[in-house]
Amino acid sequence: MMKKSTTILTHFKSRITHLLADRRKPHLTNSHPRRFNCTTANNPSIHDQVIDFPGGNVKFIPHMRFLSESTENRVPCYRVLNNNGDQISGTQSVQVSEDVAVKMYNDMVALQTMDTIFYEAQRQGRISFYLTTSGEEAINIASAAALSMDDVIFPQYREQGVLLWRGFTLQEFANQCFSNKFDNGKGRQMPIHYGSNKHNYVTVSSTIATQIPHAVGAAYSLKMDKKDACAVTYFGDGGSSEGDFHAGLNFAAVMEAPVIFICRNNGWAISTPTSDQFRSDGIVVKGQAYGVRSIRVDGNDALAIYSAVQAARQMAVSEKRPILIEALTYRAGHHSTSDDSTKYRPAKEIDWWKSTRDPVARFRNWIERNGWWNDIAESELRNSLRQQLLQTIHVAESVEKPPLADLFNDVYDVPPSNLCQQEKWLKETVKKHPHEYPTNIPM
Ligand SMILES: Cc1ncc(C[n+]2csc(CCOP(=O)(O)OP(=O)(O)O)c2C)c(N)n1
Ligand SMILES: [Mg+2]
Repeated sequence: MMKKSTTILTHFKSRITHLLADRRKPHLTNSHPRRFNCTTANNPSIHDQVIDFPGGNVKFIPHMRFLSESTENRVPCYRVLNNNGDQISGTQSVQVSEDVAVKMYNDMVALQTMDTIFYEAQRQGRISFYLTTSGEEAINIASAAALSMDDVIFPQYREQGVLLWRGFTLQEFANQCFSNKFDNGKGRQMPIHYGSNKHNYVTVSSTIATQIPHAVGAAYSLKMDKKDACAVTYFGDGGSSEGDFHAGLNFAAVMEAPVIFICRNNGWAISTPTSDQFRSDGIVVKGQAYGVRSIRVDGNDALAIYSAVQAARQMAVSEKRPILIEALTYRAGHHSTSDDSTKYRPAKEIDWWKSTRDPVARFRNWIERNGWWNDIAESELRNSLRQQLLQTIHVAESVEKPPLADLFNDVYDVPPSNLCQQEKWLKETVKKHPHEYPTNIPM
């Protein structure tokens, strides 16, 4: 046995020595190794040669050509309205009726007002947390307006306008934020974690980007069931750094799932600017890299968003394919009530976006120029919304909390003994120290 392995080793040693000697031969050490000299007078030019590789023919080239890490010209951005809300001549867009345009504007203002009042309610200590869509009202409302109610929404957390457009009432928003017994989530989640079966709106999950593969799976199932609908998922620039984004895009492309990926590239992921997030030309190029048809849109232009989402939906549903939309915008508010963004970005930058790029004012100018809006309608709308919202807060606060038992149910068919024990302890503790607990939680 020993003898045999020694023989094999000797054999390999002699082969290696032979190969090394061969490499030292002059014709293989010159600066043009023979294996690269492939074009001769009798052979077709290398430029005519291709390899039939899965996915299509790949051309050969004789020189090393590395793809550049960046292009001089960034992917252009589709827009219809200029910063003043005038329609730019020569632009292509979908026709929007007066009714739809006015509802879009009403909902943008409702969203803005709800955000302001709920934000203030948090500052007054009446709710524990809030997060606004400030600066991103057009993405919220115009994208929702372009979809069908049968399309299933998988939101991140800054898309309450989509739910508003679908008919979730201001009172329902307040009930969720105040965690009362009418909250669909039975008060178990932080404020802004909305969800509604009725509105085809899957409950918000704080864990960034988990909604993306869920949307792709749902889209694939819609396709299998031959439904005339698609799944739509929203996420931020920060969300695009998660593995779930990449897995979701690849899966959707390969499985040809009818899903629309809407990325709100608002420049910031809490305090992380996009320059610390990625070095690619934003998100749009990643769609193309995965084989997903993609477009970059001005996220503060409601008409551009409406047109792009409508076209995307048409392609997703009729051609059974994923589409990616990168909406360029700016998070004009703080990340949430737990953040002070002036600590990491200049106040001037925020003011500039608010004063020159406000998507709501821009859309208002457009409908006003069409003769569909005026100052009187504006002040009536704003006053009425403010009154309604103050009333919803008042009601939401006065409604009792979900029963204590709701903390322990809905997970197990038969609750395990440790959970039963915990429930018993909690009830005893509340009874013993009633002044330490709110009185509006039914036991
Ligand atoms: C998996 C995961 N990582 C980190 C966080 C903490 N976190 C909450 S929001 C957020 C920023 C997300 O930014 P972006 O996706 O751009 O959305 P935006 O807030 O700008 O709308 C982070 C990092 C989280 N919730 N989940
Ligand atoms: Mg962001």
